[in-house]
Amino acid sequence: MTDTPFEVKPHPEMWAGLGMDVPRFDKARQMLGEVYDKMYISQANRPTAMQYFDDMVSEIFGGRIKEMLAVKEKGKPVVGTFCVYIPEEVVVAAGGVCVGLCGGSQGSVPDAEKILPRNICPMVKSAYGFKAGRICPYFQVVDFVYGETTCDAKKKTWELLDRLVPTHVMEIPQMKNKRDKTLWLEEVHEFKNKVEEVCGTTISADDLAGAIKVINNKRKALQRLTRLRANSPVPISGKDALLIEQIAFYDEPVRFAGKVNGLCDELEERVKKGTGFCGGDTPRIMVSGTPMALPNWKVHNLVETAGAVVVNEESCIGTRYFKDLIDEGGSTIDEQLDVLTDRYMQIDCSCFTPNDERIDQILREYKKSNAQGILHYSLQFCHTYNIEEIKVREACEKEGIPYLSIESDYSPEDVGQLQTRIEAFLEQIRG
Ligand code: BJ8
Repeated sequence: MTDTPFEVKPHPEMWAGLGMDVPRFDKARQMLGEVYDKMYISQANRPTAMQYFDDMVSEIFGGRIKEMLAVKEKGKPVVGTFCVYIPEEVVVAAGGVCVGLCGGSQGSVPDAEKILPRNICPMVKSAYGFKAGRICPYFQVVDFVYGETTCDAKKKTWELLDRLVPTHVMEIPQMKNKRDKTLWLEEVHEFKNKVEEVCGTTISADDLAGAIKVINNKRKALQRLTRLRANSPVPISGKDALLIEQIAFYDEPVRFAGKVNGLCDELEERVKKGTGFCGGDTPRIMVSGTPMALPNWKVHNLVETAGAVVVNEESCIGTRYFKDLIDEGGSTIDEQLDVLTDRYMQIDCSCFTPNDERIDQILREYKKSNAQGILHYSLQFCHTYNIEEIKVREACEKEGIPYLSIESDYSPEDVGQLQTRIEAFLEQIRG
């Protein structure tokens, strides 16, 4: 910790060049810096390798944007996505950049509510609002975005988003039968064709093999981090781990994997020495449910401020993103896209029916992470996760797992009530 307050660095000239609402965005930048200082920099016992991720946040609206602009100057695309079903390997194979655009901030919700209904998922509203209000440099940089048909809120919003930025949509099957795989494979081929068309290039089998390796390595590094969190005392806070999982969606993948592995080396040393982020008797919580897009740190902050630690995120910004790898053995484009599709079909999003493999996965992760309770988190108005929560609760009851379900949005209004419920849950775990 230093005495200089943490700052998210301003880049007003670049933002103006990107057509942003600079005065308004600059206020959001300052607020993000203050929140980060309070929630992150103030934590005790942080690994020194977190410095890289702090720097990433400091340059979140500058350094990484400049890198993306440099990629565009070479004629390669920057593609925005909102879902882990969009195969980023294809974009990387074309020399482009894939960036996650899911919104995790209340600040952009009012912009969205000028046009979208209020009673839809805050993640969709936040993302749409960032573009509508011109208050996200990533949205301004992308050449086009790729949405999907996972949930109703998303698929209908893409029709409106297309008025603001070129928006393509992949049809995601709702079931996992043979014909669904056929549909998905066709969609993946079409996605590749679109990326090739925009780049004016043809993706070779070597390009795709290289990209599959790069993204597999990123996922492997995140798997390693997750395994290290199973130790007691846990060597890193849940907040820091969540931040890394969020940064995975916008950092350069090779550099990111290297930095995560560097952090894991340090964490291994900590484990050997018995150094923890907190004491070994701290209650260990696994969070499961809807993704928490940057800067949504609300639940992790509440749990860890209440004296517990989050040891796993069963979520798309979490293990659902990196638990499965792509077989690297494919030698032709067709073979590679086939195994790629197999890997993506394993994602157990609640948009699928039935989706019982997610329940099994939650129980597996609970055991592996040595957690002592599950906190199910659902964003407001996310029907699929809200309803699937019933099966998660039943499974926890059957297994005797302490369980708490919360539904929330990005506003601070429910913080007091959530805090009370989380504290009561931790009391139950402490016994
Ligand atoms: S694979 S979880 S990233 S769809 S929370 S917007 S589902 S109403 S985010 Fe998701 Fe892909 Fe599934 Fe993962 Fe809709 Fe629900 Fe909002 Fe959601």
